[in-house]
Amino acid sequence: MQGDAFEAAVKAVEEGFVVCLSSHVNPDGDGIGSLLGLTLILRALGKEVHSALPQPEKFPPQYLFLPGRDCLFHPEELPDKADLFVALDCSNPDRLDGLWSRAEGADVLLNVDHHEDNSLFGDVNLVDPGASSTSELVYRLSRKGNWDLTPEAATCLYTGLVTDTGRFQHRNTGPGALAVASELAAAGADLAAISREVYESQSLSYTRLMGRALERAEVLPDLGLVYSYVTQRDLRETGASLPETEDLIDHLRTVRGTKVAALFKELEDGRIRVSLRSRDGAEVGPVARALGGGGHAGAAGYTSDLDLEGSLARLVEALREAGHG
Ligand SMILES: [Mn+2]
Repeated sequence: MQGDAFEAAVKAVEEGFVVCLSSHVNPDGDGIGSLLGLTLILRALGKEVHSALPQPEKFPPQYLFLPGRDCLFHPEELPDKADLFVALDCSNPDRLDGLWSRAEGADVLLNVDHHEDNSLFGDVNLVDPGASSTSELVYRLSRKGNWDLTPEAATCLYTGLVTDTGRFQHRNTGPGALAVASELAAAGADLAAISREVYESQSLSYTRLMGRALERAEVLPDLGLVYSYVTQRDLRETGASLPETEDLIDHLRTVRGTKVAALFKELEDGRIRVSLRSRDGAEVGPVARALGGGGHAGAAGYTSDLDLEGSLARLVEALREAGHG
């Protein structure tokens, strides 16, 4: 990342008045946390802020407690023409889905992200694959701009940081992430509420769904692969919803000897969403990209048109091609 990327991003924000913000499809803790955190920061700066997610209906319930959610608009309500559009946690334009035309139509497009495969689609690109999370980058940007950070904004950014680092356990956790966590705590982030709401508020339905998925876990020892699956029937019978299942794969990943964890989730249209996690130095980003998806070394995913069995066979093949096992 160029040293002056932060300065260029501060300038872009300070020069814009009508600002639109968005994050990616299938929203996660970092996408939502960085979006709401920056929304609150820019509101406090007196900007006219319009924020939206491309798929508001997929908002995971564990993030409903976050402050600033009342600032979110429906994607159709965003102005066609903004001084500035900020894309958060999006590695490429597809991640903005229907909001891309508005991003493109803004006077300035600012791209804030930490994915290593970011296509640098902005007029200004604040992209640092060395950052733990986009929320960390938003925090650093706010310090660079000397902008006020309320406890509410700190709560949003800390949520992005704690979820993208897997509670400070994934390999993207280092001195930088821990220092930012400490500063967000000092700024008043509500750590107790974040732990309770994000990790200790799951529904009984999801608890039962998790039981099913864990019961079915299988291991392919030669690949160091542990995998399981969730079907639409499981969702119907337990009453759980797919957005609730974001951290299910982290439970699979804890099996001893695992290098790669895979969770196959059947979507409503019959396709399979495949989530991948790695550990002990393995990388899943290249495999996900080879199968039409994307992500990081430690966490990635893609969508498969094959059935469950076919999707597993294709993944095993791709892992072998990528040198696993
Ligand atoms: Mn992220």
